Amino acid sequence: MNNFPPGFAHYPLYFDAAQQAELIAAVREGVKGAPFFVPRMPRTGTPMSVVMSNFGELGWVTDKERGYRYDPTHPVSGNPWPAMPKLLMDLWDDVTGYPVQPEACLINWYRDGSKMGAHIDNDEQDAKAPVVSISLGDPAIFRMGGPKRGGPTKGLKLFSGDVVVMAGESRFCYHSVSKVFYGESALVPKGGRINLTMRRVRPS
Ligand code: MD3
Ligand code: FE
Repeated sequence: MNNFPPGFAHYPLYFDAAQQAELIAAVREGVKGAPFFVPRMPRTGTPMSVVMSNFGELGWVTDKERGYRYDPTHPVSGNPWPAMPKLLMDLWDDVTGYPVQPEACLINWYRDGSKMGAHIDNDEQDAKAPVVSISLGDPAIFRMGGPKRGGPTKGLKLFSGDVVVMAGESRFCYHSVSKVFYGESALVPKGGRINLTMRRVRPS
């Protein structure tokens, strides 16, 4: 049934329609003060196809000069990131049982044609903490590989309201978003898919 790596868990429709709407409202409120920015690859400066913002004490950012990092402030405004919504803090406690709170929630907005190439998330110092992902809006194909690039991958279609937890071995496996079914959901006001990923960054 589930031959994803150990530590991977999928909760279909964890959030109902009302909760999904509440999360979208929180994102809309958050991005008033912390607008979506265009992340750029280290060294080359190539823009990624998603745009990003964050909630929490720390936000994941990337630019040509300084590369991937966590920063307590927005790259353009210099303001602190908006607080993590309570619904997300409660989700973390419920699905991870991890003894310390998450510090960062990355907001990825996928519009028409946006994808995310295969990568491993390796900018967090707390290697034992799981990552929790929430999908909102258009469905997408998420692909999970192993610890080495180029091995076999397994696909999973993620729908609005789904939650995925990556703990244990799955935390350091390659993963990507290969396709978004743009226009299938009306949840996101300007269209597309919003993915939220919660992380513990500093050692605990
Ligand atoms: C597996 N985001 O932001 S979420 C990312 O849908 C990222 O936007 C994708 O990969 C998205 O880094 C996938 C699911 C996810 C997130 C983090 C992981 C899967 C993961 C970390 C380790 C292993
Ligand atoms: Fe990732």
